[in-house]
Amino acid sequence: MNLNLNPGDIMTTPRTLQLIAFLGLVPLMILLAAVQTPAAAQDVAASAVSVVEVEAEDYAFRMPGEIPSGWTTFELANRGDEHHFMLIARLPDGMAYDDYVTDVVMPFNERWYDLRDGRIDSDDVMPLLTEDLPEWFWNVEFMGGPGYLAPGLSGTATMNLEPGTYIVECYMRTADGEMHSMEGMLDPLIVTDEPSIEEIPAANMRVELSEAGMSVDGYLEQGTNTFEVHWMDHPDGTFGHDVHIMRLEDSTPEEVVEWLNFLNTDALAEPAPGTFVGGINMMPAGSTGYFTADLEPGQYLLVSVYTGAMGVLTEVTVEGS
Ligand SMILES: [Cu+2]
Repeated sequence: MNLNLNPGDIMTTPRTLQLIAFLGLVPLMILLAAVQTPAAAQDVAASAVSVVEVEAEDYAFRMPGEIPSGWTTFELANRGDEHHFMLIARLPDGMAYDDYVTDVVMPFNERWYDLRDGRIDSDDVMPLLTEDLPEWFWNVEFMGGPGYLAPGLSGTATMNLEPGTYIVECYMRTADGEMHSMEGMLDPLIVTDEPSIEEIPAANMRVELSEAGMSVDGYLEQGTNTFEVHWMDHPDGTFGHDVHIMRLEDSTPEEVVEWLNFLNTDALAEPAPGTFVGGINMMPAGSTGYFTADLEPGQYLLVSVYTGAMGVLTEVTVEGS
């Protein structure tokens, strides 16, 4: 089964579009569709990829600083009292962790403070950030990592990583409006030339992300589900697509997307509009990545915030077994 959306025309420059896509500014098109859950459950093969265990606390990652290259599963356990995620990015050759902190994280943080404290309007953020960020920022490769995870939950993301210098980051926000990255959730990660075992997980749900929207094919079941995610395209210079799964509680889909909009001052901070149970962050076009999520029976949203400069939502049902 495929579910697709066509983006509307957007009057903007490519660079502005990148930031709009990243910040979730454009009016959102929403698609709701039920996915049938076949009764028969297919075994999910055990994976033999290199596994990196990561603990997220309020506010730090506990993880190794150096890992082998190749297919790698990050097992993120959220030990904190707030939602966390783990975005992984490969820096351009010659750039170091300190460059990313100084030239990327600090400008984002300053503009966030400007917005939070009312010195600038949300309309000012994009043009100012475009001026602030260095040219090399557009060559940073966002390489996935586990998506939003509620307190007490664990999830995995599996990606094929080239050797290089990476950063890991969570930029959720505290109740005081501080980005988690500024509170300690920003670390260097070296991926070495040493290869890991290259065997990839088997999936029961396939997700394709493109500027045209999100399509899903497969089934979900009670228990552990493995999602195989394909990045079909990458609009010029953008931050790329992501996808997360959230258990629907009292919130509307519109409220969920509002909460994910970087430019809303109460976005990305507790209370979250529901329980995020897994996902995978942005990756380049042509990439394949995997994530797992443990699902109980209920209604869920698959959310791709940055897809096609739109928030895209797909509602899915998990039946009891
Ligand atoms: Cu965090």
